[in-house]
Amino acid sequence: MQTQRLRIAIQKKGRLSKECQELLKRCGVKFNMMGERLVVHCENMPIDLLLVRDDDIPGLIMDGVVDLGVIGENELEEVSLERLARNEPADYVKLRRLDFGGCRLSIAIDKDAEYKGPQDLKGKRIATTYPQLVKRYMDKQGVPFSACMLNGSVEVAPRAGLADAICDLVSTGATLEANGLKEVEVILRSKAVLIQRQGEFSADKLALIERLLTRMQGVIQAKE
Ligand code: PRT
Ligand code: ZN
Repeated sequence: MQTQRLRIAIQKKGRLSKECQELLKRCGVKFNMMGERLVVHCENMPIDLLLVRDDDIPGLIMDGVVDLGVIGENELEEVSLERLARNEPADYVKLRRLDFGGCRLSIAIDKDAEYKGPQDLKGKRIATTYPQLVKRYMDKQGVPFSACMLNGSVEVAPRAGLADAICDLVSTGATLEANGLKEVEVILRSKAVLIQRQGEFSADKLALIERLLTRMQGVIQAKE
């Protein structure tokens, strides 16, 4: 069901939400975040913001439920591979990479373990929230492994005896260090991106997206 108003899905609460809201405000989009609302109507432009969990954003775009979304490339790529594997629509258009949400998806092992290369992961159990990305990487390396899917506390899996290695997001490296782990392979470098659904748009919506993109360009350049 498409509406006249441009629908943008953003993370409700988390690492992307503050910078995402700031970016929209700097682009001249006026809105008031209040309470636990799912939809926030912008005051000065025909835009509705949809406040959701980041995990839901790729699917909302790929199912054509919202027009634009802001999401980390890690999540976007994982969901995209998952949907392709299930023969579900996985199309989207990447409009631009943003200047926040930077991190890397890395494999880490016990800090004292020897490591010479991906071959050392042969037959190991890897705990992760990103099984599709891990599989794509390990298949490319030709290294068989087993996965252990965890939606949280991935970094404690080796110590808890659940896995031999982990594959998780890293920014400063402090979490790995605190858990006695060392980063041995970077499998993806990620940033937040602005994505658009596939398909037709009204001339008004296209013009609005164009205007937002031009402003975004200015805002991001001014910061550099
Ligand atoms: O509730 P919701 O599902 O919306 O949020 P979430 O908990 O799934 O996601 P959130 O808010 O934690 O992260 C959203 C996005 O931020 C991620 O998908 C990434 O694109 C991006 N991002 C950037 C990060 C990090 N940096 C990051 N450091 N996401 C998570 N981390 C975690 C990481 O998982 C690990 O636990 O931070 C820890 C490592 O940080 P360092 O600094 O110790 O290395
Ligand atoms: Zn999430």
